[in-house]
Amino acid sequence: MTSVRQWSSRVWVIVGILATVLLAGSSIVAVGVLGGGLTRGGPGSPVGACTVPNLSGTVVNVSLTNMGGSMMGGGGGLMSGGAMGLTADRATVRHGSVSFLVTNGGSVTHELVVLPLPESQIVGTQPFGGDGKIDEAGSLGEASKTCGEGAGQGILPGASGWVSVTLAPGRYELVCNLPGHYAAGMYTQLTVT
Ligand SMILES: [Cu+2]
Repeated sequence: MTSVRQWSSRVWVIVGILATVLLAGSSIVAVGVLGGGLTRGGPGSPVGACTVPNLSGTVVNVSLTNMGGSMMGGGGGLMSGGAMGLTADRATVRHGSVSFLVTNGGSVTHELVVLPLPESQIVGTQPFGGDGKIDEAGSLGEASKTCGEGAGQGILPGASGWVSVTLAPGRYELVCNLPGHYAAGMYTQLTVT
């Protein structure tokens, strides 16, 4: 009987150790799965269509694009390579309340800034500084928040941002002013009548 009891208690010790190892192992697996999920859904990854509220006034749809992008150097800097583009679905709009719905179809972060375009200035020819950016003086507003309104940290690939402004008649330049993006072609003219 004694030997059986000893054997029995040894078995339970072994079972206990195995159970502990299994529990530890499964919680490591669980952490791995959760961690992977958080990484996939977190900042920096492509997100689906944002929920866009009803925008006031005339809506101008703006598309932000780039070739190559993150695969060619990343960071969205001067060396990220490839042509970039910014297009609006209309070249003119009536003065008053105007909303820009900006969608990033590229592979790196972009933004939209609405700048006045002086009568003597040709679109796309503003000088940029050593930081690869142009002067944003006189900006009427910007859409640079992922799935949100107004200013933020930039619009992530696949996402949208928006901004509503009041525009007087005149010429405006729509630009992406992340370093190097204006020089890479991210500008277009908008005429307000
Ligand atoms: Cu850009």
